Amino acid sequence: MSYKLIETNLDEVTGVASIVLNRPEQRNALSSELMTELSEAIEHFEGLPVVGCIVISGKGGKAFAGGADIKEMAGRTYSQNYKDNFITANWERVAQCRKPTIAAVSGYALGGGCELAMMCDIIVAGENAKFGQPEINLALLPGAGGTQRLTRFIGKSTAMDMCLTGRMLTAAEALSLGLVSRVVPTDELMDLALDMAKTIASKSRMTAMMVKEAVNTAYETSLSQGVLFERRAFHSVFATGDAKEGMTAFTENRPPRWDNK
Ligand code: DAK
Repeated sequence: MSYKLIETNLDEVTGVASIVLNRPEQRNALSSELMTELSEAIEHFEGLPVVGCIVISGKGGKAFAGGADIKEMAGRTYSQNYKDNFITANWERVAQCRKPTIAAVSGYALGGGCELAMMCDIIVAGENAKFGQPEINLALLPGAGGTQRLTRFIGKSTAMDMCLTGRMLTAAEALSLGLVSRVVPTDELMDLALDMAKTIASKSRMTAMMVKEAVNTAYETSLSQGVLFERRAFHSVFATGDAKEGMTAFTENRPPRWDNK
């Protein structure tokens, strides 16, 4: 598949797919066209059995994404937003991806850029990363889950601080607050992200998908319901060939061979 505003790559040996937001001169601003291409790429990679993990990053190093495309949004009206189902139509696909996703953030992840990163399962960052929800400076508010995901991930006070003042978090702050899982020198970021993706893609595909579903359930339900969901998933994984293979390989002291069945 060929795209204008993103670049994609698939390593069939490791099972790692990568998607690069490619509007560096506009700080990878998330236009509708870009988000449609991103959704199509996610759909494509999700459907390929060989893919075990997807990495999303931004071209140019200065920004993961500077946010929704303000120049494009400026002319939008309420009725257009409502009729086109703006945001829901082509932004939520990333959050709905069933395969594990990693956002590799170098530079700014602002507004919709921060929201896009939070739609991924893991965020890793270069030391130059800056996270923010500065929509308030435009008299807008986050529209792609920012007030909701950020609050769940880092807590009310810091989320309020960011959304009300527009202040940005450094990579170190984001790490200490648990928004990102790892921070490395910026020039090592892509190696780290691809390496993590390779590790995830080397696991049983089905089990990795179930783990993702189970962890995400923690954000959607009560503790007891979440634990019950986890318990049922744990019970059902015993029906897969991979779980049998994993335990057999351990007892036979050999590496497992997954067949994703
Ligand atoms: N949109 C459009 N263009 C952008 C952009 C953006 N978000 N961010 C950067 N650019 C463009 C700049 O306009 C500039 O274009 P030219 O003038 O060269 O044509 C080019 O990228 C380079 O920008 P700078 O010269 O400013 O570059 P710097 O490295 O100095 O600064 C920056 C990078 C990202 C810190 C700065 O550009 C900046 O502050 N950008 C705006 C950040 C921002 O406010 N982001 C939030 C966007 S609002 C909703 C759904 C969703 C949303 C809202 C509502 N509903 C459902 C209603 C989400 C909203 C947002 O994300």
